[in-house]
Amino acid sequence: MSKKTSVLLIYTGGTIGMKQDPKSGSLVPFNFAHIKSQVPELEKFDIELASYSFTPPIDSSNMEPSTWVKLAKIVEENYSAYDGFVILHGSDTMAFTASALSFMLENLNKPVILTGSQLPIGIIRTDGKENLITAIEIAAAKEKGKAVVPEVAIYFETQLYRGNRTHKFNSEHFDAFQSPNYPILAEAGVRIKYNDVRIRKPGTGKMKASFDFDANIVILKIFPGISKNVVDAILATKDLKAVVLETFGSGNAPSTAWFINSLKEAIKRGIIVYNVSQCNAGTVKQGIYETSEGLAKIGVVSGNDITTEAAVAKLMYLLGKKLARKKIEALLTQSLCGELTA
Ligand code: ASN
Repeated sequence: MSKKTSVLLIYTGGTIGMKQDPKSGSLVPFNFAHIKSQVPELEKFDIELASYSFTPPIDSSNMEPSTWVKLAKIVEENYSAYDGFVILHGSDTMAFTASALSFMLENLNKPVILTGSQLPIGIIRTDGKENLITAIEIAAAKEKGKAVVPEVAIYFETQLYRGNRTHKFNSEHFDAFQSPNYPILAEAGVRIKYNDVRIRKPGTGKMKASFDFDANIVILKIFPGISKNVVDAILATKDLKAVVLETFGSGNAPSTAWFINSLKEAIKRGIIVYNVSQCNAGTVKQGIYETSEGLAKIGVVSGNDITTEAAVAKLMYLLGKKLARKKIEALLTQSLCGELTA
């Protein structure tokens, strides 16, 4: 007799795990060990479900690289025991966690599906039930004995996205995420339709988790009128190793001499500058306009169509590996796990 497919639910916190306190009316986390009483539909699955819960559960705004490490360790320790993993997570920073996990879980060949909700699971109109149930189904899905989605993905409101391509764009709608530069991996209607050609091929070697992050980075979002004082103060941050430079359009920034010189001087001091667009969709192309030509000349690295969330996680991950700066800069322009179009 073949063994039942098994999925480990990892509950970190966020809106999905809340219910309304009948007395005060405020939202409080419920005991995740009782998830089946909140979602009795889970009993009907022909899937073996086990759960692990963070105590206390955390709002995703309190996620840090150390929490990403904790998550990756749980996946690594349970990797051989389960066919797939579902991580219940607050939606606010889910795109960052999904990006970080995609880099950390090298050679992944099982699904790691993050999901959450906009309304608590203990509320009648919740979007959490459908998100949870379908995420479990995706984490358990196999074809000829192999996982259908062997990558880190986010399932939210009928769509499955590559985790490191996502961005939370709406704090109100159930449809809260988008993946502007990469097609969806699946859509759940009456059936779950998988976009097989867009899903990553499974890793071939042994899955290996990597746990080192270096968070000495900053996001510098430029705006018309940004002053030299501000730019120089940010670039003078103690121990700063890299900057995600959020530029206009296809990677453009002021061509004023002071701005270019400030960046040039930071790059000379060894700081990596990674050009990521403020636009949701499209790609950075340094050199198309005069306003980005200067950036290319002084050694700013193009992030192509990477999201800010993935750029942050990728920089912390590569800096954590303590590679030579030239090596990091080369890897920043390449796709490590589908996070950008090279
Ligand atoms: N503040 C919540 C969180 O990210 C938001 C949510 O889950 N919808 O933890």
